[in-house]
Amino acid sequence: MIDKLVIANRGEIALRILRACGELGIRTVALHSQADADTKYVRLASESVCIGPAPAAASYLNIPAVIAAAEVTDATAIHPGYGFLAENADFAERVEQSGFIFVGPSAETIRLMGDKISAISAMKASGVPCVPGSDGSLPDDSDEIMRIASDIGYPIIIKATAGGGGKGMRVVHTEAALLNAWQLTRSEALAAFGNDTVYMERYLEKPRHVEFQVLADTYGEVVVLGDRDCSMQRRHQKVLEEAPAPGIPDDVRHDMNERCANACREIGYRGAGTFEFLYENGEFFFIEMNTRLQVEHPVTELITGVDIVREQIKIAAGEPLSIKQSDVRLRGHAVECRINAENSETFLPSPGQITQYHQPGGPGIRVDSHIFNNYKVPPYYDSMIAKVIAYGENREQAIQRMRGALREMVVEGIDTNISLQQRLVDDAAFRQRALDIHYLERQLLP
Ligand code: MV4
Repeated sequence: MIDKLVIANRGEIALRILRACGELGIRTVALHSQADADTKYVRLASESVCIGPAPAAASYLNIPAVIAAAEVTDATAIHPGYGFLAENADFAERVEQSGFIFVGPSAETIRLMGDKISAISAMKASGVPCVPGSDGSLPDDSDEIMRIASDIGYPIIIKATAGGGGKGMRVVHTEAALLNAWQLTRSEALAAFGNDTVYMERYLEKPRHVEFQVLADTYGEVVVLGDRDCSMQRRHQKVLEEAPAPGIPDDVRHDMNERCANACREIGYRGAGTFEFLYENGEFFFIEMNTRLQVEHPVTELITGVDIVREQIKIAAGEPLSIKQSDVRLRGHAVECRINAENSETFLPSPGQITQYHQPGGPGIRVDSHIFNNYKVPPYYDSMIAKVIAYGENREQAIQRMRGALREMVVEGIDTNISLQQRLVDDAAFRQRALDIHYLERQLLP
């Protein structure tokens, strides 16, 4: 069992993990930087340790400081949340070597999925549909590359195997542009990730981003908690997510559930994970797997009734999953709006003191946030300050409740993207149909 857990994160997710621990009777250690000493999760944790100065590199990303804090507090486990060290295989390895439980999959699995080529090849081998592509790294041979691209068919996309989340990729529309783009992507990848290995895929022009949430225990049991649509994004930052993904036929969803579950069994997956797909013309294409808890997990919690963080911690403690696949029913619809401290025109971060905060509420509204009246949003970290999540019996009701919640919400003293979120949930096209990953940037933003 786990009796004391270190929360190696900050903000709303630190609070979310702390609440799950409270329910499980697990004591908590909040790790924080000097900039986060005066926060809700530090106050509410059983203990806290300051692990360094404000910049993340000196605190939340400081592996020796995190491990040392777990040692001095005699903790059992470390939960990395999302971002920071959550998908750092070396960190997971050092956590386990130091005798602590890492709340997440094995370092080996994190490494497998961190390399996009090995992730795709593992998925393809276990029957998950992937984008037609080079099936591995591109050779150092121009003629071969030209041939691979024309076999795939233009447009194609070149991606760095060490990339992800939008970094290290380039779309190529014509044969004439191919070799130059290949060289550029390689040198950018080398500079950014220290690895110039690249691969090629057919470029899908107007896909949706649809992902599947899984939970797997150490006994080989796997449950798939359905899917989410995360297509509403700007510069690879998700803005609004919903579950289930609208308009996916039941038989297709069921087939994808089975394929994801099989893949988990095949690779011996452990913990919470997300399979990311592009969905176009009724077809799914795997692109990446995330081996962490995700920001948007609450929409899945609301439509399944499963507490993902609680299950994640129980799995790490060696307990079997408390639910079977046959217990999982997707009921109703949930929408999440990410509220960011940013300028609504420039999208630049807007840190500073919140002088007035009113949190929305009412039936079907959940707010995951660490902010409060007079809280000072620090300038050092991600600008997300709250997640407003609305549940309804159907998509229309969830959106209608979200519109009410956004109207109720007051955040003064700093700029926020609440007005952008209002425009999105008021948008006729958004309310009518499922939109692709480019809609927000191309149609809704100035
Ligand atoms: C693609 C694609 C189109 N075709 N792959 C962007 C981030 C990384 N996770 C994968 N990405 C994409 N891969 C093929 N073969 C379009 C994107 C993409 C994207 C994907 C998901 C969410 C937002 C996106 C925004 C731009 C491009």
